[in-house]
Amino acid sequence: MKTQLVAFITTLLFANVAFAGSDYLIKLDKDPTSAAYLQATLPEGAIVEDLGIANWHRVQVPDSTQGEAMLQSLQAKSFVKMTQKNYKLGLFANPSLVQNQALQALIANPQNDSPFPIPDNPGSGSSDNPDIPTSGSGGSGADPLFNRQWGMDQANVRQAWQNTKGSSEIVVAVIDTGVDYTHEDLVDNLWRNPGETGRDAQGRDKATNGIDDDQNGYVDDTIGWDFVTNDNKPYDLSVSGLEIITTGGNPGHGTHCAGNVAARGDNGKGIAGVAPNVRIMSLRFLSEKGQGTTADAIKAVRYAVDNGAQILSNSWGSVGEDPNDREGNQALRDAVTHSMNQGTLFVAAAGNGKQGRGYDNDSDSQPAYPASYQMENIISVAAIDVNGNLGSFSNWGRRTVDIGAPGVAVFSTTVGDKYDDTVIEFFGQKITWDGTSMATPHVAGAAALYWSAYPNKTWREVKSAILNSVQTTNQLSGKTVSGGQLDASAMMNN
Ligand SMILES: [Ca+2]
Ligand SMILES: [Ca+2]
Ligand SMILES: [Ca+2]
Repeated sequence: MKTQLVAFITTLLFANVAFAGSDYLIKLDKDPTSAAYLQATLPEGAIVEDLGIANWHRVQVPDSTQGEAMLQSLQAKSFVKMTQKNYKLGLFANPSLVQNQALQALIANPQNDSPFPIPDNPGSGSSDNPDIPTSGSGGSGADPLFNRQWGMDQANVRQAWQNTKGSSEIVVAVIDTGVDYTHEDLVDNLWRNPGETGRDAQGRDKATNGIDDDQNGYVDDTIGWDFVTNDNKPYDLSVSGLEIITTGGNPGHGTHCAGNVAARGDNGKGIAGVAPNVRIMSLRFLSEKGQGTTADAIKAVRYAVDNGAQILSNSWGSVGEDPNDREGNQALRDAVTHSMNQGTLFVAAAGNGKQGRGYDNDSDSQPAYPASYQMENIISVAAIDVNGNLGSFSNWGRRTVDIGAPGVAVFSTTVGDKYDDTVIEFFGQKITWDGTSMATPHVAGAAALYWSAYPNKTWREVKSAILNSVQTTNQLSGKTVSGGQLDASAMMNN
């Protein structure tokens, strides 16, 4: 058992997950007949799906031995512009877990047969999708756990609220592992698709009539979409405490991120997000294992942009694209470019080391994607602690990482109506919510506040307001483009 455990842990630390077998992304030319030519060219049983951005299509071939031959044949066709693998994407490993000394000791000394107390992770390990509530129970008054959110003071969020606490017209897409949409402090701030609300011509509830009332390609998508299982319940399914420690996986990542964007303020419950009155669109493309594919990320980006989100919060990255790979993930780049062309802001976690390891990583020389892409609508976010120091795990980059924000031991909403700054405790040690993943929602929330106050500004102006108003610090000078940390109050006056 112990040897197995160490093998699992080693896998967690050092696995560099490659693309799936015969699963490709094919970019066709603009000719509308090309999709039919593509289908006709493919072997029997191949599945083609239009991803809706830049003529990219996903092609899956059941027999993996046919893949390479198919690809070579396709590359010779005039209607095929480009081909690539459907790279896997994923959560960045939790650095507090990877760096844990007790775990390191266990790896170094697998013979150590001291008992290994595996705790359960309350509120996690959920494996079913609850129904979507139409609304919460309301409530008013101060948010009792707000004082646990040290990042709110550090980023001067309360002063920013003197201007606005956000508009319900502003929607932030949390593109992640899903959201606990039943959470008492999130349910009242969920984006509700107006096209799937109300009654249809037959008097049925559009939310549950099984019809794509707004014809956006998704049936009964009332609060977002689950691109992993292709349904309308993007719940934040998570793995057990044992799995988190041994094989990794999702501990409720999307729910934690959503809370710092827009947990409901002044409802007498829990906490408050940076923008306590804006809306959260839940787009799940990472599974309970913490992994997803480029194709599903592209569909999530497209959904966000098409359905009214102005800010895309992206606490994930590439685990399959080596920066030195000549081929690269052009399909994902095209999706980010699409988000820019459609006027949205793409806030992205700078990354926890190169592909989740090798900390103290300079993204200028060792990029992490998508944060390091050159598209101008990206804000790449590093993680800082309560003292303003760069998290030991956080990527930085004088030219490629834009700003620091709270990302060490961050308190937020967790799955099952809970709140925490701790993922799990074992060996008497806390694995806290650490990561550039946690920093990113603070900046996404700040962007939402600013856009609420100045709805006619462009993404470029919003980004400038955030970066030009930072509190400059010695710790971030020379390590980030702006040389400082998020200051929401100064931002509102910028
Ligand atoms: Ca629909
Ligand atoms: Ca419907
Ligand atoms: Ca609250």
